[in-house]
Amino acid sequence: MNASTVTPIGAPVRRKEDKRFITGKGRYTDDLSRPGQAHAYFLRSPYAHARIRTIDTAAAAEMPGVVGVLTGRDLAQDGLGGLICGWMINSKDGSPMRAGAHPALAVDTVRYVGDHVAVVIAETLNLAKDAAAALAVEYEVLPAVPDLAVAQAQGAAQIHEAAPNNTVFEWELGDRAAVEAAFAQAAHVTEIDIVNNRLAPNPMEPRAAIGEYDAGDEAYTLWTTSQNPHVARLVLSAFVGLAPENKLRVIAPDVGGGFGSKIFIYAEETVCAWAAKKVGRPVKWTCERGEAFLCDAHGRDHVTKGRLALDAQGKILGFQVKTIANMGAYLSTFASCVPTYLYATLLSGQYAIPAIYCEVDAVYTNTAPVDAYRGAGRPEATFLVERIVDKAARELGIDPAEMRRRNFITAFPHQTPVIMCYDAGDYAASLDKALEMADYAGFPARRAEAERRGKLRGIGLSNYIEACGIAPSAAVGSLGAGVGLWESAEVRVNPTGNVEVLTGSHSHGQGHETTFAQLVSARLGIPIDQVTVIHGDTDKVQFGMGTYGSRSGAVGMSAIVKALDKVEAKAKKIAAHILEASEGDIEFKDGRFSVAGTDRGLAFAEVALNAYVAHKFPTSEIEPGLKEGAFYDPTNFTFPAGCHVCELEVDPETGTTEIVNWIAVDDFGTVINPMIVEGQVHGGIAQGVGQALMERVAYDGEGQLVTGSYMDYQMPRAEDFPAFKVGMTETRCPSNPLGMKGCGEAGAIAAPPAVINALADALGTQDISMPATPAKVWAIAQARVTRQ
Ligand code: MCN
Repeated sequence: MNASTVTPIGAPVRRKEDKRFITGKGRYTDDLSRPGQAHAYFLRSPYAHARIRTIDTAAAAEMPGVVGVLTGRDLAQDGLGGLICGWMINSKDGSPMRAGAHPALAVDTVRYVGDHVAVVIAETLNLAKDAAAALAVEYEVLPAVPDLAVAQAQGAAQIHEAAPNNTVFEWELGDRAAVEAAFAQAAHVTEIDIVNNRLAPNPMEPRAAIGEYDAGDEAYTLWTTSQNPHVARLVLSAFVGLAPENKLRVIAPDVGGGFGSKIFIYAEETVCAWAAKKVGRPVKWTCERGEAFLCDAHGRDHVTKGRLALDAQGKILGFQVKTIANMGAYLSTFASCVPTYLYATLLSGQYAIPAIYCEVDAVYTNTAPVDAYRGAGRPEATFLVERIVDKAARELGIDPAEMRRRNFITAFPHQTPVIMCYDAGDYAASLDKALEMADYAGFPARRAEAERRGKLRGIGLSNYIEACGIAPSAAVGSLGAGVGLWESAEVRVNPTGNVEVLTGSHSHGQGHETTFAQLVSARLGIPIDQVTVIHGDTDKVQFGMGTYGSRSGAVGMSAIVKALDKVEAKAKKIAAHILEASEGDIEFKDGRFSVAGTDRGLAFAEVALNAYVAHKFPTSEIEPGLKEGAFYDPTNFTFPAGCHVCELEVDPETGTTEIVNWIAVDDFGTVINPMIVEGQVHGGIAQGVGQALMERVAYDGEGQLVTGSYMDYQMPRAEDFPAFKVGMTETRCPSNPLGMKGCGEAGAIAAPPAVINALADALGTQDISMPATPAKVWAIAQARVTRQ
């Protein structure tokens, strides 16, 4: 399928944007330079917890090339507010969230290693670094609490005055009494302890920002690596108080991955914009990889106890969950939603569970802030559900696939006990297909063959479900968030018939420039190269909510569909006049407006030309031009679901785990571009396997980050994977016009339990935590040999 063809929905169209990226023509923030720009370097706290007694900036300010040295006190003097601290979550006793302030530059206390102490702005980055070394900061080191397990203990150091016991909230969801009743009549109870290890997001492009201030217009421009530039502008304007919205332009040009970590409003971007006015020069900052490990918001970091009540046949009667969620030293922008509304609402998994009760404590520690990372809350929930169901199956002697089948939700819509109403799905269909593709029946023979080679072979299932397409105002509002989400689009038809689509979504690796154009091409019957997708600039696109929660397809593209409906309706009116027919007789098909039952018609481009210049219609009746906008607010989330199967072999001599087969069967509803969707699934699986087998952010007892580089933090590589086998099932999503469900997080959600269930199967123990490193696996394998 090439650029000069009309691209139908469902075609594996190659990514339009890749030509730019693979020929080095991408324009990332760090590729940009502004006339007269200076460079920022942030002095960061070397301590996990300390009081700042004094900062002496005099010597640094005198260093060669220094343009400015700014601290938290300068920021406060200018009346700038702190970074916002998440959505309000009330504790179960009704009391509001107890959040401490989060200044962009610390004022009197630093709370994690890497916290922002001061910024030096100089002619070059090296001069800024040299001057930062001359800053004299006197710290009074305070006891630090980097460990989640002790943060709530009596006598633990207090991180924020506002949060006694370092507890931000104690939240609950579900029906405690109903769950207690379920346990009272259970024939069997399965219990599990889970650690969802802390992860670093590691986008290929580190964060970067350039702030510029135009003293003539009294207006700021911020180029930044954002997944949601409009939300960044709104927050910087309404909460931080940097400038009125109409005096602040935020541009997120090409962005090289985010995985959630670029949704948040960070200190550095805020400071670059503010400092540009202070020093009267554009200010540029590019994060170094070491700084990214220290300061990009981390993901996951939950400690959970789960209990499952079952009858004698393995039917689930009730589920009880207690989770402690690490927030880090400050609440990042969306941190409070992750272990609550994005987590506990998915605890029903794919199963008909009559009663669920979940408690979540959100806890401060002296570590980097924790927020959304690919999947955000849903991988944590899925890991818990899919591990405990698997463990229960093995305790009851039921095949794990059969156990799942006995508990599947089979009728839709299905109201779970934890808010979500699943709209459509066929979980047995994806399980059946996955088992067939995996040759599940043939596994015992493969295991026996592996054993003859001295290898331990295991197979693991993961039947995940997630709520994505994060938008519906009705649902988001009912979650207590008090805000609505939606997406906007504008379709501008040019006089020559080519089209610009402006979207509030932001593409940073998901291929929107292709799939969005593919939709417009299919709908208007014009070649895909005649469609340009514009995003990421608050001066071009009126407003948008950005990209996260696998929402851009289901929500962003639906807004485009609405705008296209309006374009088509207006074009029909114009065509009717030109063709001297009644509007009701005009049909639009394959890029042509024709009078039903005749051979009279007009190409789309002819109507476009008329709309602007030829005017063969009365402009008193129909306004000239062909440009329409729309906002789309769906009625529900989308609920992608599927079954992933991991088959692996462990070498008991070395503890290494080799994944030998991976089956992914996913239901994403209507698929616009199967090639892009498969790529999304592959990337997600890689990140999920990374969590399961190798990735972990670790701090020592004093709160020093000990995984601050790729020497210590292991990322998966291509050689760690077999070729994934991806299959699809399809149930249409009823809450958007295209019937789509999101695909961008599915792999990361599905993968960790598939791996750990397979390892548990191979090693014959349920006592295995993530990341299952070779050292851990070796110790288990050796203990097993000793037992035998
Ligand atoms: N799509 C499709 N058919 C479907 C569903 C989606 O063809 N049924 C297409 C969409 O048109 C889009 C792509 O698949 O081109 C992903 O769509 P969607 O699932 O709606 O997800 P978003 O575009 O909203 O992307 C967000 C999602 C998230 S939340 C994370 S985290 C993530 C991910 O995307 N971060 C990524 N994938 C990533 N991929 C890259 N390369 N980099 C990141 O940072």
